[in-house]
Amino acid sequence: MSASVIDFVATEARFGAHNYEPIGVVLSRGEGVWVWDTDGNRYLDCLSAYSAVSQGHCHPKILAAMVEQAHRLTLTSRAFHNDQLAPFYEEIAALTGSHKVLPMNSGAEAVESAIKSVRKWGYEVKGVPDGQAEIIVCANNFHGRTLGIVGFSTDPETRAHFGPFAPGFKLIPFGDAAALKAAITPNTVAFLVEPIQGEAGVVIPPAGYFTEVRQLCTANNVMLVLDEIQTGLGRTGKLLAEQHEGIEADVTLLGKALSGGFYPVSAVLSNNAVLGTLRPGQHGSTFGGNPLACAVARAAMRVLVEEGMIENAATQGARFLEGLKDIRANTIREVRGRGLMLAVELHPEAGRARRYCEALQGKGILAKDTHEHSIRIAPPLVITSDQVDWALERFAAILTQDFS
Ligand code: IF1
Repeated sequence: MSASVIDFVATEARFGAHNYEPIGVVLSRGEGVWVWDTDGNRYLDCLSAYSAVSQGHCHPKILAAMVEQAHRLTLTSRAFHNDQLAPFYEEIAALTGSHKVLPMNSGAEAVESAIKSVRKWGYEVKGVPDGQAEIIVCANNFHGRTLGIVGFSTDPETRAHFGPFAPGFKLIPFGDAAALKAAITPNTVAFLVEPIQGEAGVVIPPAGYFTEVRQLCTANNVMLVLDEIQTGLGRTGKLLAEQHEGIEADVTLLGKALSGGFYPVSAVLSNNAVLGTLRPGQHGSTFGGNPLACAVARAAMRVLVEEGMIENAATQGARFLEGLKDIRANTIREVRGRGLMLAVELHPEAGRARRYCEALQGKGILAKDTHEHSIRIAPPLVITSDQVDWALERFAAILTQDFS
C-alpha cells in the first residue's frame, strides 16, 4: 500500500472502533460506476455501498436537488410541516402503489418501525392478546444491526454477547412455505422476510414460494412485510423484487438507494391498516421526513425511472449473469442472481472469497465477500454493456486462478 493509504488506515485504526475489516483501498472520488483511490487508481464499484448507490456515484441531478434544498431548508422536525414531505409522500406512494408512508432514516429504523406497527395492528385490530404478538422471520436473515433486529438473527457474529434480546420472534427456513404454514398461530401478526436474502449470499427462493406465502398470509390475517431495502428500487431488474413473484406485500421497507447514496433515507410503506394504527406521539424521529431527505429521495426516485435504470438493471444483469455462468473455473460452485444482484459462490477448497476480492482490486474491480465463500456483485444500475464485459474479463481472469 502507498504511504498515503497507510496514513489513512493507521489513523482509522488508532481512533476508530474496529467493527469493519475494509479492503486496503482509500477512496476519494466517485462518478457513475467508477471510484478513484487517493493514488488516482480507478475501480469499477461492484458493491454500490450495498445497493445504496444504485443511481451511480454522485449523480448530478440528485446532487443538484440536495444542494438547492440545503440552501433553503434542511431540518424542521415533524413539529412543523415542510414543503417537501407531502410531495415525497405522493411520489413514493404513486411509484410503489402504497397507501400510507412512514419516513425514517436508516434501514434498520424502518425495520424496527415496521415491527412496532405490525405489533400495534395485531393488538388493536387483529385482537391478539397484549404482549403476545408473534412475528415469523427466516434463518440467515439480515435486517439491520439494532438490538431488536439482531435478537432474531441466526448469525453468531451479529448477535454474540449483545443479549438479552426481545421475545416474540419465530425462526423458519427461508424458501419453505410448509414451514411458514406450520409456524403460524392465532397470535402471529406478521411474516418479515427479504424477497432475496442478500447477506446470506443472494439466495433466491424456489419459484412459487412467494405465491404460497402470499396466500398463507392472506388466509391467516398475517401481514406480509417485505424488506426491500436491498432488493428494492430496481436492483433486481424490477422496481420491487416482489414483482418477479407477482405478489403485493402488506408492508414494504425501502432504504439505501432511496437517496441514491447521498443521505440516510428509509421508508415504511403500507396498506391503510398497519400504519393507520399510529397516533400522534406514538412513534417518531428527529430527522425522519426532513425536507433535505425528501428532496434527495424525490430526485433519486425520479432519475431511477426517467433514466431507465430499472430496465437497464434487467438487461445488464442478464448479461452479467450469463457471462459469469460462462466462466469455466474449478473454483466456482454456483453463480446466482436476479437483475444486478448477483453472487459467485466458491467451492470451500478454493479458499476465502476475500482473497479473490483482493485480487480483483488489483484488476480494477471492487467487490465484497460475504460469509467466507461468496463474492457479491452489485454494480450501480447505470452500468453499460461495455462495462459489464470489461468486468467479466477481470472476473474470469481472477476466478480461473486458485487462491486456496
Ligand atoms: C452493515 C450486510 C448488506 C439490509 C437489509 C435492512 C438493512 C440492510 C436487507 C439495514 C443493510 C447493510 C448493512 C451493512 C452492510 C450491508 C449488508 F452485509 F450487513 F448484510 F447489504 F447485505 N435490510 N445492509 O441489507 O439497513 O440500517 O444499514 O441502513 O451493517 O455492515 P441500514
